[in-house]
This record gives sequence, structure tokens and C-alpha cells, in this order.
Amino acid sequence: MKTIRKIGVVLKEGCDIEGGQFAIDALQKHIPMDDVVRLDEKLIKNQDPLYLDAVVDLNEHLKKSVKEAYDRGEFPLVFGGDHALAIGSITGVAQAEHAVLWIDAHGDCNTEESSDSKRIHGMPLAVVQGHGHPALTKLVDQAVDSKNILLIGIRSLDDAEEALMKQWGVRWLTMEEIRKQGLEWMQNEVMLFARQAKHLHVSFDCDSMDPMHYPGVNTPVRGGFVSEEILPLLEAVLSLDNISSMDIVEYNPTRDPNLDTLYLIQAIAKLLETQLRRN
Ligand SMILES: [Mn+2]
Repeated sequence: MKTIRKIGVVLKEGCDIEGGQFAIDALQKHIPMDDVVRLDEKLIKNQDPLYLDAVVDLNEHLKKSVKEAYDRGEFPLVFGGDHALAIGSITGVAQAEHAVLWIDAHGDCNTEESSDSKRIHGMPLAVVQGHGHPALTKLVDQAVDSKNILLIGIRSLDDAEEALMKQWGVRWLTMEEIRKQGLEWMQNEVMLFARQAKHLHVSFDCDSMDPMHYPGVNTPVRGGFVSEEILPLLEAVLSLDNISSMDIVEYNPTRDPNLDTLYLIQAIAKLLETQLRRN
């Protein structure tokens, strides 16, 4: 079986929301990390896009750490921290025909031009396709082909972002469609997509979940998944032998008083371990 390399990323500067910086400290009490990547404090300064230098530097380090693990035959499992870290977690593994399953309330396909907030955590999926600020796209050795991306759980897209996603040919399933067509339909669509991938990275944003049950996130959006819906899907996806890597992001422990979100993250990490053992 593949060894999992658990990498914690201390990062809130991609979203600039208080509390996210404590995610790894909180998670470490339940999930010991093999490696922790932190920001270079000297580089934290207000910029456009927000905290660009610090986020670039952190992703350079993360990319290296992920790539080293991957090249050793390990499975990089990255915890965070805001979603800007997916730039490093994906560029560290991406090869030709790499596919990405993106589970999120948001599209994360903004560029510094389309974004109103200028927060980099709304940009990582654009960056890994090779779009966006040159300081970010310079991390991309192998761009992910837009046709090899599927987003699910979507219920908050900016207009300009949606136009870009259409233009690039990215496919996404909104929460509205999922509710209308049913969970079985979603699972079939996801499995059709996941099975044809040569290599598959799974990016799990905790805000894909319903904040009524899982409040521990930076940018909650009403009407997400419950665990009974997402765990069976992940169980099926993570059992595929083309799974290369995963990240679990946007945990904010200061908004998780009963640790519901933390226990979900722990359950997903356990699930991955179980499924990799079977492979
Ligand atoms: Mn996200």
C-alpha cells in the first residue's frame, strides 16, 4: 500500500479571514502531520492580489514538498489552510492528462482581473489551468487541461468567473442540479469522470458542506452537502487506483465550537487510508 504523506499548510493570507491560521494547530491534535509548511513572515505585506509574495513563496515550498513525496511513491495529503494552497498541491503532482475533481461551494476560477476581492483563495483552479497573475502561473510546469476538471457542490460563482469557466470549457455540477437530478446521478457523473482520468487529484473544500452542520469554514454558503452524501462519494472515488493526491482545505477552527468540521476532516483522512490499503 501507498504511504500517505500528511502535509499541513498554515495559511490564511489567501482569504484574509481571521482564524484560518490556527487550522493546522487544531488538526494536529487529532491528525499528526509529517510536515508543516508555513509562510515567510517577512513576505506578508498587503498587495494586489492580496499577499501575493507570501502566497507564491509558500506555494513554492509546498510544491517542492508535495513533489518529493510523490516522486518517492507516497500519496500527498495536504491539509489547510485556505484554498490558495491548491496551487502548490496540484503543481507538485501535475503531469500530462492529470485530472482534478474540485469539491467546493465556489468556483475558485477567478483571475486578478475578474476578482473583486483580490483574494488568491478564489483563484487556484484558474492558476493550475495556466490563467492568472504571472507570479502565480510561473509555478505551473504542466497546466491542467480544462476538460480534465470537474467541480461539484457549486452554489456561488461570480459572473465574470462563470464567463471564464464557460470560455475555458470547465464543467461543473451546481448544488441545484444535484438536488434536482439526485445523488445517484451525481455519483455516476463523478465516477464517469474519475474513471477515465489517467491521474486524479481530489481537492476537498470544507465549504462544500452545509454550514448548518459544518460551520468551521472561512466562507460559508448555505445549502451544501451533509456527510451521508459526501462520504459514500469519496469512498467510491478514493478506491480508484488512479488517485494521486488530495487536499482538504478552508478549515477555520475558531468557527467550529463542537469540532463537527474537524471530525469530518478526520473521517475523510481515515477513509483515504482505508481505501489506499485496499488498492
Ligand atoms: Mn475553495
